Amino acid sequence: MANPDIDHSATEAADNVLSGDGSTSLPRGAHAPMSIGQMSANASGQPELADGVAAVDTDPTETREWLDSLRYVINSRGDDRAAYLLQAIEQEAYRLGVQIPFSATTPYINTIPADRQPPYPGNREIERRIKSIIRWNAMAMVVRANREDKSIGGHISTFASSATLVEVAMNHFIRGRGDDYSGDQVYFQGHASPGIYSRAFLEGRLTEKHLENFRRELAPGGGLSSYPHPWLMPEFWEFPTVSMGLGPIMSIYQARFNKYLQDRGIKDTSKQHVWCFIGDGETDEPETLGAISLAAREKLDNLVFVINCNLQRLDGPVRGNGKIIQELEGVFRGAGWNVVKVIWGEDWDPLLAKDDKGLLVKRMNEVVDGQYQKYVVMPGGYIREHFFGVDPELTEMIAHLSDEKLKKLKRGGHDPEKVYAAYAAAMQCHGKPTVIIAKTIKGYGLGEVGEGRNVTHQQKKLNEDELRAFRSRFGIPISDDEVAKAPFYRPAEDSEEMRYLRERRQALGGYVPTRPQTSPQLQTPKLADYAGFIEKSAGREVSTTTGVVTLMASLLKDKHVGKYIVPIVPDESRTFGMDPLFKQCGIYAHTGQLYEPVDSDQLLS
Ligand SMILES: Cc1ncc(C[n+]2csc(CCOP(=O)(O)OP(=O)(O)O)c2C)c(N)n1
Ligand SMILES: [Mg+2]
Repeated sequence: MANPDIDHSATEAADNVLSGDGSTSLPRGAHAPMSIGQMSANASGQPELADGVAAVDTDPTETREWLDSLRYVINSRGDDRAAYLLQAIEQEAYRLGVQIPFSATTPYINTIPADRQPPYPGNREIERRIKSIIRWNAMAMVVRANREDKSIGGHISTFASSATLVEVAMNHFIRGRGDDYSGDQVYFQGHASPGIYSRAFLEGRLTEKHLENFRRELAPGGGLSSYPHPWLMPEFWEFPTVSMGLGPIMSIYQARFNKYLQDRGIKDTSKQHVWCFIGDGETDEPETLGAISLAAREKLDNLVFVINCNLQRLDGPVRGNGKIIQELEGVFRGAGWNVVKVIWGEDWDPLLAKDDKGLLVKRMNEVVDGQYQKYVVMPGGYIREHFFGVDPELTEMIAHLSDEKLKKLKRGGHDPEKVYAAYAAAMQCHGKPTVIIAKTIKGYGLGEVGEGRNVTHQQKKLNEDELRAFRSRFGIPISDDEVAKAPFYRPAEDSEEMRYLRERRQALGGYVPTRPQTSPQLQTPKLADYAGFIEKSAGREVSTTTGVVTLMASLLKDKHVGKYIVPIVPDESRTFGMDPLFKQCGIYAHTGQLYEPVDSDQLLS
């Protein structure tokens, strides 16, 4: 939040300094205005707990002195010094037995305040045009497949909500694999696949025929699988991400595996990131959150989760009476992740800058998701009356804005600059994984057929008027005569859009996703090398466990493949006679060995 009382410029130099635990690169002071015990000021200037419970201020003058002191330290000594003092005070309070109210969440505003955003390096206008074309073809693919055969499904609204999240990453962050397989690995949200196909079509990697045959990959001339799966499209998809929840949990293990390869000196993965695009409803799958503490424990700073919080699942709201963004923030912060919230677009910046008393933030905090969804489908007058209208000062704050403007106040996940800032912070974060929690609108751009409606997830039919409205909203050069057919559109090869698209991917090392069919060959051991092993056991009864473990111990010593064999044992190695392996190959720890094991004398002998 941009608080006019705080001169951030004085502390700019500290922007990228790591925190005391050396683990985060989030801009310093992102929460400075809220940092005293997660308090903000309410209408009467009274401090208020972040979750909206008013604290009783028995001595406002004394409170003001403390707050003034804090501002003085921030202005004169910088964020680091302020954070240090606050931590010291908190520790002393605990030592003296004071119970400080705990809050796992921060206020319902962007983690990165407007005045800490890096400049946007791309051409916003060309990127918007490319994104619009990708939106169109993704929608047309689903509409046309369903016209061909009513039993063919597909989703329009999901990618419609995540287009900016994907496109900013594709234009500026996600690295192609290059010749040395050192690209990023991306777990795409399964049912947003039309958007990924649509981009690959512009990139010239898929044909019109492929798009026509969406969800019919075995059709003559080729087609596209419903969801990402390397078995169905071996040269395209790298990872299967459906059913929901599989992408997130696999991405955590992938990131951990990449660290393993690095730590063991098998492959340089130091520049590779693992990205995972997730739906907010998907976070209710046990697999999605099931391994997040492992990701923090293993310090997987090569991992980025992007959670598209369009506030809706298949049937309706994800948390109608609560706030999924806040809930996820608490869960991920508690697990030790770097959390970056992207809630409000730039249109809100001037309003937040005027919000001296914290009235707007208070209102943002108290409105629940079901109501935020309602604002999407209602006219601007409703937002004026029901969101801002609860307080005369808030009403006054937006008096200069028309109803139309109020209706268009953008959410963070649709604002490329806010999304860019969040990704840039994720790239700079060291020692922990990052989750970007972005607020969007489901069915963005579909208007009355689907935007924010509960039925939008299953929407696959657009009539002529609806197609025309979509075309006009996104400025796709398709004539009125043609539009009913929902034709695919690709700009001329030498157009600005196509050149930009190609240049960006070239600069980032190539197209994503791609899955080459060749891989380095391993020199496998010959059967003859194991003749003794086979012959010796002939006629002798050996348990399966003993057989497997003996074989594994032997393979681990093989000079060609040994280093690629990694027994993964959660527990019970002893039960199965594998404990000699502790000594033979050691136990992996990304952090290194930090203690002296009780049996070290036996293991080191
Ligand atoms: C385990 C599992 N259960 C159910 C489904 C069916 N399904 C597909 S998408 C979806 C809703 C997804 O909501 P969300 O994760 O919020 O994604 P959004 O489309 O809103 O981006 C459901 C229930 C599935 N694919 N996997
Ligand atoms: Mg959703």
